[in-house]
Amino acid sequence: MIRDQEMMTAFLDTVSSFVREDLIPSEEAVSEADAIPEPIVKKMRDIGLFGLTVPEEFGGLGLTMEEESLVMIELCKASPVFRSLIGTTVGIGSQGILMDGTDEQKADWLPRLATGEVIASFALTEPGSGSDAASIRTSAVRDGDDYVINGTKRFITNAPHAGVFTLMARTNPEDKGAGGISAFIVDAKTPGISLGKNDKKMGQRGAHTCDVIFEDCRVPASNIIGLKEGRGFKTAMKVLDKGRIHIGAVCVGVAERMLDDALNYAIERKQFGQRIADFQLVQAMLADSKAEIYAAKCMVLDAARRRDNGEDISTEAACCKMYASEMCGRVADRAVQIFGGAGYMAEYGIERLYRDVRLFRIYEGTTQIQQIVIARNMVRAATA
Ligand code: COS
Repeated sequence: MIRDQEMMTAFLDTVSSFVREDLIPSEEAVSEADAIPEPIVKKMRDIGLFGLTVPEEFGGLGLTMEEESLVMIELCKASPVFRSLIGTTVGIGSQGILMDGTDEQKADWLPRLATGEVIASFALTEPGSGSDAASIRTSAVRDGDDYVINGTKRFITNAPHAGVFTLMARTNPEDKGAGGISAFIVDAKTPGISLGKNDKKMGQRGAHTCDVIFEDCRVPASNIIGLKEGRGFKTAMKVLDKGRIHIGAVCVGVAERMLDDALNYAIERKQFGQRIADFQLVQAMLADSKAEIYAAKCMVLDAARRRDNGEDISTEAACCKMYASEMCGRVADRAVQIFGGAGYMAEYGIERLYRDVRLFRIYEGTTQIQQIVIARNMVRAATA
């Protein structure tokens, strides 16, 4: 749903100029330094990128899912590292509070998230619990008016920058599955929290992940999202459902960028006395990429509109994440192929994007997890 087409077009133009004038020119430096320069972060705040999904009453832009998807497609024509910095605050780090938090919890945190003053992180994954999210072992034991939290969270995006964590921990040790898990809002300054070293990753240099270690960390009971124990897994799943459409849009944006780069290169580059863009085997790679990006974009926008209409989009979101991330991997591979030897060289930039996008098929639920979600939902619906 697009609430005001004129405003949306103006906002997309702003993002597009930011991408062209600030982000793309600084991509390589960001990768080299493994950090996004402060002036760019400030501009992200000024444009309102941290507050895209926070409702207007809390100081954000309150974008619908369709609007958010269009912004992500535009933003991700620059290195996905920039999106990563806002991604957890716009998405998985804040949405639990927004979806299931009490009015007080929302009023407490959302205004600060909207301005980018505070960055939110989503702490679900653990050393022993990745795809099997219901098996987490981080414990939260009630003690008076507090819970005492112990455990380690792994690969937590933006943890080094986070002011707040949406943390999933087991409040009921008797229940080893989903029902024993609660979601907490944890101020990152709480004593008992420490961070591991920044992870060395295949790509996405400039985006940071690390372990978050909780040792006898006391969190007030009033910080349980929605003030109800045992609902954390469902909160996490709802958050991930939305996040999977968001990531689908991210994949479309980066794929469009890579295809643009490959097309421009194919037009410039001459071999056998002619532009390689005129060779049919190169054209096949361009055409397949174009069609697949178009398909993914249609899927993402359709799922987004359905979510905006209040439909249950668990299946569609998983389809988007699966198809768009796999599509993005194929487009990256073809783009490197079109660049040929230059595609393997760091100075052309396409090899960096090739490494960056490999993550899309893994995080926020692997392709195999999306297949499980889709097929299970199909079987459930057919046998209901
Ligand atoms: N929305 C709301 N509730 C949901 C839900 C959703 N999308 N998906 C599951 N639930 C509920 C179920 O209805 C069930 O509730 P009841 O016990 O009341 O029936 C409960 O949650 C447990 O669901 P289920 O039995 O399906 O859980 P499983 O342990 O089988 O796990 C998968 C389900 C595999 C889908 C889940 O663990 C998953 O998504 N894993 C990937 C995690 C991930 O994406 N990690 C990335 C890192 S975080 S960025």
